[in-house]
Amino acid sequence: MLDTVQDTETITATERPKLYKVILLNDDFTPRGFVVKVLQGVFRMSEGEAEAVMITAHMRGACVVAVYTREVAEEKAKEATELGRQYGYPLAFTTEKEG
Ligand code: TYC
Repeated sequence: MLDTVQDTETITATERPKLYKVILLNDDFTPRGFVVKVLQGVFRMSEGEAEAVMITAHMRGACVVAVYTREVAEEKAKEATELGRQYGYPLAFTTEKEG
């Protein structure tokens, strides 16, 4: 009996890490080719994948790029946004919790 209580009390739930989307936002200034290069470089996309994501953001205003744990999503969104800033473009990536 004591064993049973003790076993119940020491059960630990293994949490699945929460996932965050990285979202590409459209703007009127960043050249399409630059957006594609950033997507390829930071998110390891093929040219075709990057073009599809860029065009979706261009037409709809935003597009989900990828899903990661919070730390990775925030780091990649920051890195990609800073690349645009370095070249004088207002390119922006945000993160959003999934679900
Ligand atoms: N709209 C930009 C242009 O016409 C291209 C662009 C696409 C910029 C997607 C940002 O997330 C973006 N030059």
